[in-house]
Amino acid sequence: MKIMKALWQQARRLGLGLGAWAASGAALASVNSLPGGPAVNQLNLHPPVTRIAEEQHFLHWMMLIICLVIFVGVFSVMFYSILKHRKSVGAKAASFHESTTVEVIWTIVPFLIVIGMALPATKVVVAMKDTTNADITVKATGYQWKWGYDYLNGEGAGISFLSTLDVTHRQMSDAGQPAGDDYLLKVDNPLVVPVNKKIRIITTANDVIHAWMVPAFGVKQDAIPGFVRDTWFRAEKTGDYYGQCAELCGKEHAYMPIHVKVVTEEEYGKWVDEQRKLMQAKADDPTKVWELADLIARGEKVYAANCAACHKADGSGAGPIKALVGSAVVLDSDKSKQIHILLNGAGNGAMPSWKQLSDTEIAAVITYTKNAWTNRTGQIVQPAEITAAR
Ligand code: HEC
Ligand SMILES: [Cu+2]
Repeated sequence: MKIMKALWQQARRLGLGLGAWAASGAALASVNSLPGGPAVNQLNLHPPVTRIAEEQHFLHWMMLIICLVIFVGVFSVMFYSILKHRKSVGAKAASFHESTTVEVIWTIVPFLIVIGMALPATKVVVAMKDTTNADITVKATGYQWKWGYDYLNGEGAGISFLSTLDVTHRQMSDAGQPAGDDYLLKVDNPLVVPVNKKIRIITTANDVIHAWMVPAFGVKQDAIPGFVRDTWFRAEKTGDYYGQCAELCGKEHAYMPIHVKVVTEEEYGKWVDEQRKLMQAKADDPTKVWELADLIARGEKVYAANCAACHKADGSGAGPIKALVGSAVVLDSDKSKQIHILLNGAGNGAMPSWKQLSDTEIAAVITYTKNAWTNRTGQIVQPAEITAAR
């Protein structure tokens, strides 16, 4: 009776605890599940978006069920035997010794169960480790406390940036006022990858051990200073996916989230172009004074990449797209006219604005058009003139 009472009290305490926990969930009612990230009151693994993560789900549930079946089976037999053959109902113990049959059975059955669990698990582990034939390789470097991404191979090679927790989240944390579904998961620069491509992630670290983990991809790999490890994923759905550093790495361990943006191939191409332009813009010194020939050579590339689609490689244009060969604007010794058109566009946007190009690129392409084909003006536009006109 005393025991029953103690048990009941324990159960009540547990119930109250659960109630308080549920109530705290209700108090945070403004928090919703984050698609690709944690869900409110989440119990299961994250919804998988890669084959590997799907397989992991299957393995997880398969093994859990096998264990459950064994647990129920073994304990049923045990309790049945204990109750049925207890002394008070007059059970007499059998007196046999050493049964070969029983010994063979209890060796072979567990052996089969272990093999049945190990085979599919090994298959998945081997697949997880197969990082060959990747479409894109990205090096993820752990720092205290942020991630650095370097695109090494494939489309986007050369792109490199740091990914740091959004400052407003740091402030919310300091103030003890969490808000938003992506609390402590928002970064300034997410890792961007195309959908349905094999992405190989090489992990390493700069200071202490970190780990790169994105649950929806079924990926978790330690990032160890002085060592290189790798893992891979092929996301099958576009969207935003979130993870965190998964190796206790110091006091800001909770403040180095991972945000992977999976986009269509087209969007990825655009993003790569943007990043390239940003990097070029950073690389060029806009105060540099150029020689005519160098600037023309640079401008020819800018023209081929950005202008030739409309104005044609030979500058002849077509229909409403004005020819640049012999254009009064291009030939004019007042350079400001063309600078103005390049910076602001013309024809209500038919001629787009090229503000996103760097000063050096704009100066180069103008200089090129002023000296290409039969436009032999000998005029040069320096990047500083673009800086001044912006
Ligand atoms: C999407 C097509 C398109 C692209 C790309 C384009 N342009 Fe144009 N451009 C036009 C059109 C259309 C006009 C005529 C605008 C108007 O009618 O006022 C024009 C006009 C111009 C003019 C003025 C010509 C004149 O005689 O008035 C210049 C200079 C020029 N473009 C240079 C460039 C350069 C340099 C680039 C590359 C950085 C470029 N354009 C890219 C469509 C384009
Ligand atoms: Cu870390």
